[in-house]
Amino acid sequence: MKALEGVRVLDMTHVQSGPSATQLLAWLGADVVKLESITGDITRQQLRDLPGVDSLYFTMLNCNKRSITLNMKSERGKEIFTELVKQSDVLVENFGPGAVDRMGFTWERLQELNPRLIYASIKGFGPGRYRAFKAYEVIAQAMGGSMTTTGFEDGPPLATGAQIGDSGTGIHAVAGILAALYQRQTTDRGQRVQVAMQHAVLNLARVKLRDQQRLAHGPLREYPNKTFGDEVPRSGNASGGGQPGWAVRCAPGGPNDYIYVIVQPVGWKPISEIIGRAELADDPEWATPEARLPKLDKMFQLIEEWTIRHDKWTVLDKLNAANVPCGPILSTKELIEDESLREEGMVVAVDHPERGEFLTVGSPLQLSDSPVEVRTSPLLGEHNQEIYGELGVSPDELAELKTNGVI
Ligand code: CAO
Repeated sequence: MKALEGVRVLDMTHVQSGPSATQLLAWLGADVVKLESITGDITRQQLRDLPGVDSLYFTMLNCNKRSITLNMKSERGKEIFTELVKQSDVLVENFGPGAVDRMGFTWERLQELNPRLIYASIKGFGPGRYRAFKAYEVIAQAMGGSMTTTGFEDGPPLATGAQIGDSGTGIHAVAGILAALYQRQTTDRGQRVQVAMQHAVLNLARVKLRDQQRLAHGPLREYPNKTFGDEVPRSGNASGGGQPGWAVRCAPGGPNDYIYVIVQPVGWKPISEIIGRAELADDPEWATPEARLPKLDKMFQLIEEWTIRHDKWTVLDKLNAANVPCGPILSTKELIEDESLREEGMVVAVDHPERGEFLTVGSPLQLSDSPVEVRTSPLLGEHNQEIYGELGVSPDELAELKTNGVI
């Protein structure tokens, strides 16, 4: 048994935000049926590394799902969709605003068809002034408080590589869907779940709005910036939080030879010993967090004078041996080759019928009674026969639907 065994998800998602959500639902045990247009999710073809084979973009976001094709702009397609909706617990989509309504399926209509249906939508924005706008990852980062706070003070706003706008929103959508499934146990009714990418990023940028309000009471002393205006400035790699941190350079000085070091109050004594400056442990100029706060840049410079002489793995071991929190900057190559991530099931080899073996990122949700077994993404329409057969569509009609461009 898996946690979501028996939950049927009709998955009309495409690109990243929606598929990241339904992949998690599949990993939790739901039967996720991905409904695609007859040309398929556009990402099957985007960023292809092998000719004619589903891209890694697609395969890494659509594992453990079944695939059907259906032309929602055909009359027969709409009829079949109606039957699918009646059999589903959850419908998830992330089309541009209004697309499902234009297909003829408003929330009111869907409720009529299946009052127990949970209908989840991911859009770029909430119902306010941006409601009709499309959105992509970095647009959400731009409008959700991430880009304005990422980068260095003297440089432009920066996008982060972690897909907080897409996959970050997907995770929020999963939370909403699970809560709706839980509430349905009492109400016996489905409900509408709406998640906006701008909202999800803003939720993740929450602490920066904390700092925006703190600014009214004076400079942000935990930031490395020397001057403050009336907006939270970009603060480079500063943690900006209760415990100061910075990325310091390591040997041999390559682009990812850095380690992020946090200096907790108890950490200063061991750090000062490790870096060969034991006298600073009790020096009133350095001994307390208050004393160090105005000169965090100098403090990290002292630490870097030591780290630059060692590789990041040595620094990791030495600092951790003294219980100092730190993390080397791991490159994508290092991550994909990381043995512990393989052992933990976070980097997983999956066998795909056309591309052969590929690596993907496993499920970060680890449940003791619902283990995840990552299976390949489906080929386009791979399960047409199986799923339409269950609906009572005969093999002859199936062939006809194919000829007529309905599936
Ligand atoms: N059969 C027939 N038509 C179908 C179909 C099917 N099975 N599935 C989708 N379509 C049609 C829709 O009906 C719609 O047509 P209309 O506009 O004529 O009504 C069209 O395909 C899909 O439109 P779209 O707006 O979703 O697609 P797009 O490529 O123009 O925009 C995107 C893509 C991502 C910008 C938009 O979907 C969006 O804003 N989504 C919400 C935010 C989001 O999830 N963004 C994540 C992007 S990943 O970085």
